[in-house]
Amino acid sequence: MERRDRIAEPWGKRTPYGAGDSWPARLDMYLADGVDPDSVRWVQSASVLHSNGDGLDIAVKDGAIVGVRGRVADRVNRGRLGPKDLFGWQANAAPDRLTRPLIRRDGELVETDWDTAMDEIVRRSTALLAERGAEAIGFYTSGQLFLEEYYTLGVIARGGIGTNHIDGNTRLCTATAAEALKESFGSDGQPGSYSDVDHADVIALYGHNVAETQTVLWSRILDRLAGPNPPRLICVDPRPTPVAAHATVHLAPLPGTNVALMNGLLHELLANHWIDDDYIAAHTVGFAELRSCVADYPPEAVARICGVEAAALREAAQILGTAQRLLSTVLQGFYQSHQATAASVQVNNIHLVRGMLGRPGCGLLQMNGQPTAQNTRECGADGDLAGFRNWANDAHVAELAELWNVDRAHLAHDEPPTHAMKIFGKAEDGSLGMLWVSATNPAVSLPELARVRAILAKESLFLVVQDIFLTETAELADVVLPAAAWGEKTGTFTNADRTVHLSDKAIEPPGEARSDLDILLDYARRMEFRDKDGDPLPAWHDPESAFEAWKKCSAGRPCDYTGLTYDLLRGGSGIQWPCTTAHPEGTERLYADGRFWSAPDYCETYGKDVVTGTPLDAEEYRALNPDAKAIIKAAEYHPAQEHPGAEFPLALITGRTLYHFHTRTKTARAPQLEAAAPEVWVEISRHDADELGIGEGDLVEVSSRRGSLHAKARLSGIRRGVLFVPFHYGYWDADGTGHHRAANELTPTQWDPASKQPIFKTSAARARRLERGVGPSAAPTTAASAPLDPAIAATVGGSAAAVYEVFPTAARR
Ligand SMILES: Nc1nc2c(c(=O)[nH]1)N[C@H]1C(S)=C(S)[C@@H](COP(=O)(O)OP(=O)(O)OC[C@H]3O[C@@H](n4cnc5c(=O)[nH]c(N)nc54)[C@H](O)[C@@H]3O)O[C@H]1N2
Ligand SMILES: Nc1nc2c(c(=O)[nH]1)N[C@H]1C(S)=C(S)[C@@H](COP(=O)(O)OP(=O)(O)OC[C@H]3O[C@@H](n4cnc5c(=O)[nH]c(N)nc54)[C@H](O)[C@@H]3O)O[C@H]1N2
Ligand SMILES: [Mo]
Repeated sequence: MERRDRIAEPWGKRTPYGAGDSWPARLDMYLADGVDPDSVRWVQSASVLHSNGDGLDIAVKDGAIVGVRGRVADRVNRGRLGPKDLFGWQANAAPDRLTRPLIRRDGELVETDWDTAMDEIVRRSTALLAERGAEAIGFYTSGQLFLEEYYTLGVIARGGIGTNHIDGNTRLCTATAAEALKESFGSDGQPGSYSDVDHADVIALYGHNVAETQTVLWSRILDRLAGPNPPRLICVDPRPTPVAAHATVHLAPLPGTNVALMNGLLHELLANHWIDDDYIAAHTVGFAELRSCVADYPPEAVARICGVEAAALREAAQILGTAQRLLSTVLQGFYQSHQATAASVQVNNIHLVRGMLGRPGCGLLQMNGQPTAQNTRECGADGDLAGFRNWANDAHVAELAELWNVDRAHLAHDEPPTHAMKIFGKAEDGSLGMLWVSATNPAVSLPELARVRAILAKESLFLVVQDIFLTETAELADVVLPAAAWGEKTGTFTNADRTVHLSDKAIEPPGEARSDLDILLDYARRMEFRDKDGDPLPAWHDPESAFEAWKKCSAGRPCDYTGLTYDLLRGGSGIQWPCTTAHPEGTERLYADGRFWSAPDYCETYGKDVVTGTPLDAEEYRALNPDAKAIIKAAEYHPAQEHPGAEFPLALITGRTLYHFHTRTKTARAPQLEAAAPEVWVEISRHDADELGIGEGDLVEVSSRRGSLHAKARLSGIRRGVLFVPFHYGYWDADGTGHHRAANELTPTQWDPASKQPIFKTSAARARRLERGVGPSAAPTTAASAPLDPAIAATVGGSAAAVYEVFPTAARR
């Protein structure tokens, strides 16, 4: 057993292993001061502050959470936890948790009881339904609730109310992951598995700072790097992330040029014939178009567009082209950048032309970000239909109507499910009269915040906010509903490699707070939603009965849960879907047999033009892909609409730091995490800083066409011409007035034409010094925001919180 400061050393001690070996266990544990591990009750769960799905146990003493430890039995983390998981649970007990419903009276939010709050919501819903119809009501949910809650919400919104306006913040997060998988393979669903890290000889990370955002997955990669026969890494990211520091080749493209870069890599793969002709012929359509498209992207041309070295691009292509077992991951540097879907699909294409799918080490992870984003998508609480059904396929819609025993007309719509940016547009133009926001904080996380605040505050919009804290969004609500948090309710969720975990209730929620499931079911009962036989809709009453109902919905679909039960998920490891009676252990890799979920009658979508977003109809899709092969979709590069110019000369990107989660409602209430990154900063290169007369720690104004913010400068190794601002800092704990802190004051109202995901990572900005600093900025020194000056790195950061790392002997080799 060793003690370690896991703020200063986020990834903990190395446990090296070699190719094909299994990853050694390491049990990480953090308990509040003075708590004896033998005096607590352990309750099984998994982490909810990222998508990695690390199995953990919650320590309970005297009815309160007092710590966590990793689950050694879990396939995902083998006992390890990241800093947010180790310390983040403290937010549950924050003194400012919401404990009673609030209602707006004479302009002020005042405490009320549940009956008053729910009756007001029912009264407004009923009136809107009668006067304006179902389409006057919209739902905007999350990637942070449980499967059972999403499925319930989906049934209520579509089956009960009949609206098409339901989406999640997953639109901001993994809409492009889902779209890229659908475009290439016919359905959502990660082909790969984390165990591919154990086998890969090359790991390519595209716009994915895994070291900060899935710290345990990075530990697994670090352990391979520290062992025999380490894999080579390729990193595509404009910032000097820890991934870049360990990469054999680091390509730092100008933001927004990913498609050009990918076409350059594919150009080299084809030119050198590093492709698998047999696989392409047997299992794909569309290769000829790719060949003719990428012919126009020789390395020199691409190097000019992306601002990278042609030689580095060639070297990266050679590594990709000669890999025996290639694992690729993709995340927000692609999904939130210009031409998001088009770029992400090219990563799929690399695997298809190289025939690298379905074998150990040949993994593809179009990553998720939020812990339960996969479930929002599966359960149809976003722009998808439950069970990855195709909204444009009448037979799929009929299946759902039959399953829920509701009128088919309720579920059928002439248009695709309304995406989040359009839902907010409808609120803006007044056509939406009610918006119910659950477990998301759009007043900080959506682009162009001045506009978002104005929309949420509109008189014509009845706004319901269901959260655990009084967020910037909740402050604008007409009714605020206090929810139970993770640890205070039971449910399941699925991580980025399809592993399903059960999270058991460990403690009671504070005050009158209730689980999101209970709130939704209460609403359904009060609205008297009925199926065609007059029975209550939804028919279930608690998490387990909701899970059992969901299993029926998932039967025969790609995300088949029929082999899972709560009991099976208790005690051991999480289990990967599809899990059926035929495959009771779950499924490690998809598409091992080269057959895809893309048959016209089965697929989740008929697809789109990945550049323009123009949808294909059923006939066009049938003609393109009658035999259920994978679909290779080529894409030309087009420059971004907004790019640096005379007035706004710098490219602005936004994103994350290791120690905070999103709008910090939880992590700012965990003292160790808050101390590690207490205030906003802006990363700038030495070159740009010198030109602008900006030094480390100076207060800088960053502005775009939309707005401006004030942040202290961090001189970092970020590429020249690019600024980075973390988007974690909103206003609930800001001192002073005005809106000069959130990154989204600056970002544009623009989205990818195919996935409809907002573009948080391609806009133009300028910077100017407001004040000379008296010391360095407080940005973390351990990761991508590390200072150029090593003397500063030595003076900042660190905390005294000791985390225990235990190395079970059985797992040592
Ligand atoms: N610590 C922490 N972990 C988290 C979260 C968190 O808030 N904090 N959130 C979770 C969620 S919901 C998500 S979605 C994930 C996100 O996880 P990541 O995608 O890894 O995180 P980001 O910081 O948003 O962006 C990743 C990288 O994209 C790069 N990038 C920006 N623009 C471009 C571009 O045009 N091209 C390329 N190639 N790269 C670019 C940035 O420099 C950045 O390093 O993290 C999850 N994990
Ligand atoms: N500029 C910029 N903007 C971005 C991004 C970026 O990289 N740059 N990334 C985008 C991405 S990928 C994401 S995922 C979004 C995240 O954006 P948000 O979803 O707005 O961020 P969170 O702070 O996670 O908000 C979740 C809310 O749910 C509440 N909550 C937590 N647990 C529960 C629960 O069990 N029940 C209920 N009812 N409430 C709960 C929390 O208190 C919090 O208020 O931000 C997006 N916005
Ligand atoms: Mo996300």
